[in-house]
Amino acid sequence: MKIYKFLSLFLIAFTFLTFTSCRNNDDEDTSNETSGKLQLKFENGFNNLGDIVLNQTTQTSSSGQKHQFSTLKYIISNITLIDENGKEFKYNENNPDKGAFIINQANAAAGIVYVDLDGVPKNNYKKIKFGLGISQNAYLLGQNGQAEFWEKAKQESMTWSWAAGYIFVKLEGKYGTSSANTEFMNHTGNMGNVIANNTPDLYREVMLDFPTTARVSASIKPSIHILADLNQYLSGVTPLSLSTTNDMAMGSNQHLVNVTNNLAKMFKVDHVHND
Ligand SMILES: [Cu+2]
Repeated sequence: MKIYKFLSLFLIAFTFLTFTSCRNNDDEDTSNETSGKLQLKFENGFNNLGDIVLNQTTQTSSSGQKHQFSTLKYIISNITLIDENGKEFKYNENNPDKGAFIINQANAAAGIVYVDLDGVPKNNYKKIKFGLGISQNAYLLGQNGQAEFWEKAKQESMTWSWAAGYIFVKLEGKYGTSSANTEFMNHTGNMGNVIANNTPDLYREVMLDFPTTARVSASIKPSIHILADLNQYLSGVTPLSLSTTNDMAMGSNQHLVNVTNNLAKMFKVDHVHND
């Protein structure tokens, strides 16, 4: 009996200590002097050539198929910055209203789609992690838990019904052998609650190294210039060909699982601006 008494006293003391130390950390983090801003620049291209022009830039896949996009959009969320000691700063984790963004090539300015983050702790960051799509944890908060982002995604045509959820990646355009003249649409996304519906989870986490350190401070707002190589779509880990069996695919069938796994490998940080 004595040992239980001792253990419970120990637990109470431990809880109290953890609680007070958490509060100290919070006080530090919310101070204005220790936070700054950071910008993500998404540049969608083919191989190392950026700035895809919708309805124009044509790529030939590894299996020889010509293709071009009329629509190129995807959702990113759960952005995490990792500092030189491996410590993570999670930017509005599983909170789509504040932490999810739609990258839409139609909104690109000189080939770049911008995402601005503020309230980022002053620090030297070496890596970034983000999700392609919306995590199950976020989706399962329900529609009221993400009313703002759901509405935004709806306006951008990145949703199905609430029961099915978000479209994670929306690729539309034309493909063909000698020229790109046949229409296709590939819309990836989860079918709602993937455990309840026994369907694949297409949410993917992407981790990228920075070639140089991003130094966030009150006076420096670094930009992380990310290249997305859309050539991975058909010429990635699993080479894919579009055909009448998959050129109008929506949801999370095997073709779209392959598309997702290919696209999850398309990102790299090309360079970091510290200014
Ligand atoms: Cu740049």
